[in-house]
Amino acid sequence: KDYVIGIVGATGAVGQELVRLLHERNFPMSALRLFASARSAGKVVERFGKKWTIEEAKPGAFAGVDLAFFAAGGSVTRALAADAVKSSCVVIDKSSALRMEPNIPLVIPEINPEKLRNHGGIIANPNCSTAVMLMGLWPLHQAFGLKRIIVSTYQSVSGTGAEAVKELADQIQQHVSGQPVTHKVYPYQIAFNCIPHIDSFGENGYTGEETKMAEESRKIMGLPNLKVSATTVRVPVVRAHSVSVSAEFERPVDLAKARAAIAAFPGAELVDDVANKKYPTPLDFAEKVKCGVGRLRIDTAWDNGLSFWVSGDNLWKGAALNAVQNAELMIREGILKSEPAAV
Ligand code: 11C
Repeated sequence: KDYVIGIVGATGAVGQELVRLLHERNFPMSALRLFASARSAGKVVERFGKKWTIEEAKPGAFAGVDLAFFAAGGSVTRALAADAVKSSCVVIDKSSALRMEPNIPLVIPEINPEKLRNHGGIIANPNCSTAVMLMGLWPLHQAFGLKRIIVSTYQSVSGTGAEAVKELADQIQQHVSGQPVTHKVYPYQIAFNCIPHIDSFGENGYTGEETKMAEESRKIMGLPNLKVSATTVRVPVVRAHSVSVSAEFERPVDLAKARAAIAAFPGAELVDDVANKKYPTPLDFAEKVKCGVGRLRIDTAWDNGLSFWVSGDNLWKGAALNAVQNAELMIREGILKSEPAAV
């Protein structure tokens, strides 16, 4: 069967990657319908030799759509996802709105695919830093049993959106031409700088992004007691997030076994040969299906500790690709159908 597919937020950074990935991966579609806010409705988009007229995402718009990818932010998901499910449309959601709802599966197909089976019409996808980090962490957890992690992120500006990518380019241009550097998207200049502030600060001093990394990691890996301390940092990189991870395990860590676990994991590519200056960088892992994992070493601060570095595409594994992989798996398993009564 070929499916009628919708993309909500089709004009945004993740929406555009969804159009591309569905095309490049030959997703079984009889039709693709692109939805966005009333502001963009009626615009014509041309990609891969095809033209689409953007439709308005509004209640009732999803009749006849088998599967809709939602990539328009939490408020749109809250307003429209349940309505789509009422029209028997499965929703694969990239927003953070429903991730921690106990009855909504939050799925990375290489980690917890079994959670897709009892979906009630909506499947959530993780935050981009979390998804990239877990491509290194999950195989190591399976090998040694995870106890706690302390991590720092190096997040690209495309995680904020197209306006932040432009702000970085504009600031570089202003700097090299000797003009005053202006900023609007971020609270400080991002070019030639790092900003340790992603999302808003909570009362405990952690940001929303840092809290998401902790809560989502626990839910996806099924480790409710996992101890996590994250520091999330915006860096002047255009695409692909990186994470420095120090992890403590239940069992003694063996470096050869750790490398073998990463190399055998479908979501990761082991790039770990420091003698030849081989380690992952965001430039190397932008627009890559797998996330690069390297710099594996026995951690000197903990018993049974291991540290590593991972780089992965925030718009792909961190967003659009993970969503498409979830849909592909649901098709393979014959579970891409929505029961309106389940909502
Ligand atoms: C960033 N991780 O790089 C964010 C963007 O929870 O899906 C995605 C936020 C989310 O700014």
